[in-house]
Amino acid sequence: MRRRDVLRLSAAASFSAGAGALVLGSRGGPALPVGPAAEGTGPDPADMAQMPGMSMVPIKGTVRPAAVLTPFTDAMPRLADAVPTATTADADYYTINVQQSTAAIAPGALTSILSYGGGFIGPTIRATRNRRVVAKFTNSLTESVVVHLHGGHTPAASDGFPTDEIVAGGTKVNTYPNTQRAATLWYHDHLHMMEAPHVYQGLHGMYIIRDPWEDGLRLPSGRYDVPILLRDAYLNDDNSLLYDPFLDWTVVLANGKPRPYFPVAPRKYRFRFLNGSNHRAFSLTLSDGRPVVQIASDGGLLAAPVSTASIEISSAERAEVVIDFSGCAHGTQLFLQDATLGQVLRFDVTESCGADLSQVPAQLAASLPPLPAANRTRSIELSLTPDGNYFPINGQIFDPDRVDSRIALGSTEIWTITDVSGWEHNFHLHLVQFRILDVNGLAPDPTQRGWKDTVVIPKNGVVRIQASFTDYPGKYVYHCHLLEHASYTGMMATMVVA
Ligand SMILES: [Cu+2]
Repeated sequence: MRRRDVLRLSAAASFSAGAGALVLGSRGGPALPVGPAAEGTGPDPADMAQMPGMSMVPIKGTVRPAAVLTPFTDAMPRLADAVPTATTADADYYTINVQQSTAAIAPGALTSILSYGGGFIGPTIRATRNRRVVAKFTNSLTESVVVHLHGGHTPAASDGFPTDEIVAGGTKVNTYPNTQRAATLWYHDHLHMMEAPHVYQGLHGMYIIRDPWEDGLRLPSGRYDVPILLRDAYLNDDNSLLYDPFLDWTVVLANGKPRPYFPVAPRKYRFRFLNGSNHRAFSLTLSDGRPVVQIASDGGLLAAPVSTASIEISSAERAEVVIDFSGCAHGTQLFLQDATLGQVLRFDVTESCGADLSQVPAQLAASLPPLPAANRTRSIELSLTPDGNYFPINGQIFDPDRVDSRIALGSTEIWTITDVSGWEHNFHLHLVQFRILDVNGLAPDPTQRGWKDTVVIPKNGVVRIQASFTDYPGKYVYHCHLLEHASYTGMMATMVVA
């Protein structure tokens, strides 16, 4: 399955109210103007007719011309770390303000955004295994938000169920136990029917758990351990963000900058890639054709490093890789390139460094434990309604008040997830890190054999996963992580663990 071939969107009946813009849902629009803004070219009717649900939508208005951006103008910023407001023997405390802000995304005018803490990408929360993080979110917007820690093994009260709103002016304290292994997670908005525009406008940030085992491996660390949030966007010619899922968002951002450069030294680096796009999948390669060494997936380290020709990450997935620039002459330029969007990021080997004492050990994870025997199996079917407007899960579109799956606390289940909609989706479970048993009957790719929380379900394909539902009872969701599908086509369901 070639992921790059997919993902023009389908969309929901909620669009077909005829507004032309996607400010819809029951909660009013996002804070930014998101509709067609000025004269220009609209979506191609031929494209739209091919999208489920779109053939009956009148094309209204036009779109402001896209910004013309010169690549490699700015350096890729390093993400700022969140600073604790207090630290105790077993916990770190943070306060993060959810606010309107502006960001210097492209040269020229500032871009209006929604923000955790003021930046386009929220401050990176750095956690340590078995130390709690207590994060107080204050909502300074004029609309509700929900904060979800993606990939976290989190008590239900802090997980960010889509109706667990922080109302305008309100606050909420989420407690993250961090009992799981070292991993690259992220926090993002999850408000019922609004996560897509909210995340698009900037409500995303990274969350990194470390642990003593990983610290002992001597992987590249400190300055040479670089989190990178990759995502796409559509920028109008005045640098404003346009949220219109019917357009092809071709501005690719690395840590919030379009096609930046990043100076590196001739040594090994660890890069933590997160695909923070609403629905775009990346297939990333290096321009000199060399393989990259993937060391971790969503839930932490792989059992052993995997040499891979490309880094494949759908929306919300993470891939950590080590790239060794030690053989590169001073002045070398190496591009990270996507199969669809082309050049994404340019590494400039222009820095100097001392001896590189880091390594990539042949064994990474302490172990990937043998999977416990499953207590039960469950079938999940992803379909498309005949009118083309919704992607039901097991025949039902999302109702936050309904219970779709009842799961015994402490049990281990095998889920068989089958697409009959004829579209590729990706599937995310809250609460757990799971293992992929097989994809269309075949063993998963070696990069997909570690801990996962999000998995691509191929068009008309079948994926089996196994998960153990431990520690925390309560109500959680599982859903398609193509955010427009989750927000607008009902592609979400609930599970109660008890
Ligand atoms: Cu989907």
